[in-house]
Amino acid sequence: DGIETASGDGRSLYSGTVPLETTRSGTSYQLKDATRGGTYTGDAQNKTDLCILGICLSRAPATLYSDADNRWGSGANADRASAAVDAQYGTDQTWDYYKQVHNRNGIAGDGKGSYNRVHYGNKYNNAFWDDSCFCMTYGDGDGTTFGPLVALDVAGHEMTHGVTSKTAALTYSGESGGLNEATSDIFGTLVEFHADNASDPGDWRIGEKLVKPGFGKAALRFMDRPSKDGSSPDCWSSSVGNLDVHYSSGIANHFAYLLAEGTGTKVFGGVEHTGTTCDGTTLAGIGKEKLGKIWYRALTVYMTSSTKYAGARTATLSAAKDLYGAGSAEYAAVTATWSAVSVN
Ligand code: ASN
Ligand code: ZN
Ligand code: CA
Repeated sequence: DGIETASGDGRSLYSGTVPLETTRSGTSYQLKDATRGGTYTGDAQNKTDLCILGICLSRAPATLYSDADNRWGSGANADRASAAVDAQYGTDQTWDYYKQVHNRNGIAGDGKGSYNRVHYGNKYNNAFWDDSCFCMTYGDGDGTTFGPLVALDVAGHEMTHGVTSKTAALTYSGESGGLNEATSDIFGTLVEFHADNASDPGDWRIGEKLVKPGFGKAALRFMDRPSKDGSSPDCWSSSVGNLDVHYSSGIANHFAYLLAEGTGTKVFGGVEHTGTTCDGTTLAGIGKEKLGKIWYRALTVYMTSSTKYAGARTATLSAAKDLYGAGSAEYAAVTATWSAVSVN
């Protein structure tokens, strides 16, 4: 008979066994979640898109996953389905973070879901958001530098590119591109904390679950001290707009860490993080919930496509004023923290 939502579970690569809301269709189940706008995950079947200047001549498929017993990532084709479990769980958790914390109903705020493609290409060492399909795509990694790029913080990062695209629409180059990237790292991290998953506890590193020894670093990016990646600046200077957007994001990532956690050493996910300011000041930190509130309001109300670091400072100050008042400790903390990363 008909189609209905069912509760299953999946064995993920990085997040343990996770609950999944799926769709029963006749005698089998589909990896499609009607409780989250119909968000689904499909197999790209190791194919790639052929796109030139944003026009796609062909696209890898997104062949919807199905399963006989609604216990995903086990039994036949377990290996192929496990990456799909991570991707679907990642978009579930990101959906829930935006809904529960910011009362945002999906990427565009209209309740409509999106989709994930996993097993994109061959040993593909990246994941990406694409505005033209309104979808997220994940490679399997080459197995020596990266494993499958489906970790929770990366899923939150990619889905947040969709949110940014539908709100501030920060242009993906120069300083605005760095702010676009940082917005994805900030909310990807806040999603990871919000999920509260014992197998992938929250930290202020990006991609810590998927890097392999061959990469030589413990994560892709480090928000407590972005320069740990060997390329990102910790402090603003007039030349940061010339950097790759995944490096010019460092200043805003550093701001986010310091605003939430302050200076000194703390342990997240079993790993020490140390906050240090560019101006030698000490900061107490106002917590990650307030960071999320301030950055989300700045992104959705005040930032525009051309916002640079100076504009991010005024946008977050306007947000802090709206939320907590111009005379508040939070407003003062935003001021002091931008100064601490040399944005004055
Ligand atoms: N993984 C990268 C990102 O989401 C892909 C890219 O370079 N846009 O930023
Ligand atoms: Zn990104
Ligand atoms: Ca992380």
